Amino acid sequence: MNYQIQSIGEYEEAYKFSIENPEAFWAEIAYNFKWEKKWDNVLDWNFKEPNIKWFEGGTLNITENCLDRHLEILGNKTALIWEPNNPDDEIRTFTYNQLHKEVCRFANVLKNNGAKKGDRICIYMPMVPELAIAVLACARIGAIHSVVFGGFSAQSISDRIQDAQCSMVITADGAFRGAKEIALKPIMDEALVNCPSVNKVIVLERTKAKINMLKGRDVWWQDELAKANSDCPAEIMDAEDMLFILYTSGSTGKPKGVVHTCGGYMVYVGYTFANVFQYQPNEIFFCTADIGWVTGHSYIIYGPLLNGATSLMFEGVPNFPDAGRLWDIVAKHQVNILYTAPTAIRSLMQSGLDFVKGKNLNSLTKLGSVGEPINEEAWHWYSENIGKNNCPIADTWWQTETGGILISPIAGVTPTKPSYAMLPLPGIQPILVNEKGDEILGNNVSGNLCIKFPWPGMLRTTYGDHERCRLNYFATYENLYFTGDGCLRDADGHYRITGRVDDVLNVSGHRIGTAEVENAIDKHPDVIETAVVGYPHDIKGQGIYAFVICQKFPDDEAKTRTEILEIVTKEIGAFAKPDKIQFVNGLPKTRSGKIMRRILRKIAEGELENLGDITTLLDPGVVEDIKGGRL
Ligand code: 7RM
Repeated sequence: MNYQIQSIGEYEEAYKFSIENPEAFWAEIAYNFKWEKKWDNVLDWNFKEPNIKWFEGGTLNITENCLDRHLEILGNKTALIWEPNNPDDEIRTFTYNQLHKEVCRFANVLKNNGAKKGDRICIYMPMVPELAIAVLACARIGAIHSVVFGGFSAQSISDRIQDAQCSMVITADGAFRGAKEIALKPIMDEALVNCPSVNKVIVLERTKAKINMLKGRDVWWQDELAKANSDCPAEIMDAEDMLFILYTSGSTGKPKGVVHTCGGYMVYVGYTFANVFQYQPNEIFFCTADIGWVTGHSYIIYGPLLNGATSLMFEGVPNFPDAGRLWDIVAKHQVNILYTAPTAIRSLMQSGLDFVKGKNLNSLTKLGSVGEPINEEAWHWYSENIGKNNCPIADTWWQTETGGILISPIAGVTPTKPSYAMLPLPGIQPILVNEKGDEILGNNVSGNLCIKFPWPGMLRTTYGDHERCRLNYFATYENLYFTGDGCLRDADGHYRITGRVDDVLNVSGHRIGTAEVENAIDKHPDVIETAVVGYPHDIKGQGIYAFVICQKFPDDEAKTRTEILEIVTKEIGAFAKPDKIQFVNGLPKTRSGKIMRRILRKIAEGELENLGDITTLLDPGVVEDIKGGRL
């Protein structure tokens, strides 16, 4: 690859060039990839509709770039290392040759089962190599993958499958996560009751749990593989054909299917992986995310493979069998680059240094952080105890919608500062705006973070509802992409992301809309109305605080609480369970009936003194009542 920035001077030069001549800048990067046919037009855009087209006229297949392209020189290099949940089980590795073969073979399984270009395929799997293979096999044949995180409930899966009208599902009997064994197929069976669009389910055997196989619909992965050969030419895709859909939460109750396209996403994740992590040949890259989230898509699968890197994929969780697991993995596989989330760092920090002691972390050269703001204490702990003051930390800010990293240090090249994502990558034009949408110029300022020029990895639409995409991201401020994040720019022009300014929570790096949780709680027969807010949580970053009005104040609060938690688990997934549920007699509402969340947030935070102006409330009395019952 020929697009790695290696000095601060090169960064400044590249940044300047990318602003003055964005099309030439991106074309130069795009030339590093394998195109079946080069593009006619680098960029065509407006943020009004929005209509964003990168590399129009170009054709490619991303798996040829991830796999075939490397075979001649890197064929015997390890592409994927898999570390199982149980540290005593065998690891699995795949060279580029082997991964290519497996992807092609499974791509033929998809075809043999009726999948074709443009079909949507839902993937609901544990973190095993077959998940990466399934994703790449979809891309190989031009089917659009929609990966659903293994922690989502039957209801959530069902909603996502229906929204995308998936014709096929790829799943497994179950999953091992820490000490738990999770049933996946029974959850999928429940989800599929309301999904008539699905006519084939391919099931991988992982846990050997007893499951039902529906005749004519369900087939075993292993049986199908035996019938398929491993010769599968890549489907030629237009640059703007859809590559995948990934559902993410917003401020409404219904998650949006963020759409990424083949050419731009490929160029953007390839470019950002190489630069941010300064990947060197033979380094081992370990991203601890789940492939069910965008971080796993971009930086376990596509980014590393596009660069011929070795990517380590971990099936389990950081605290199993104990809080030293990540450090054991680093030592065992001689990991060079570790990319994890602040919530994991904070939780391992709390477990104490005994779990780090004696672990050989000398292989580490660079560290990364993603998913939520990293507090200074966690940043320093990570830098000192894991990086041994010898590894730059890339605090990478980005979103499902951005496809890849937008604001981040370039490890070892551009400066770092605790809790700062620092500077935009070349090609990215962030601006801060005030409530009215006026640009806030100068330094030492804060405002809402927007991006004023397109980049190849940005979302193109939300599946099946383009208007929703416009309203959500492009209508708040004219001609700007609005991120939903608040941000400050310090005296040196460095960016610090301060958190969401909309009704989206970030709990342990998982994005959840307050409205989603409210809708779930409202399904309880006794519940009349709910307001959910976030509050600072030592480990999770944010905790979930629910204020709930019942028909009559519950006689047995504990019982109703348990029932509510069960409903949230059933409607969304266990990760969305509120940490606190307070039963109240009323909610602070304006005369027009709008819940004043600002007040509830302050109460949840424990800031009971400065609630601001409450005179506009319909019934200011409820505030005292809620304060009194605070948990
Ligand atoms: C990659 C990912 C996106 C939201 C985003 C922010 C928050 C992510 C950082 C961060 C501060 C960071 N995609 N966020 N990274 N906040 N510093 N380095 O997380 O779609 O799931 O979430 O996460 O609020 O808008 S996501």
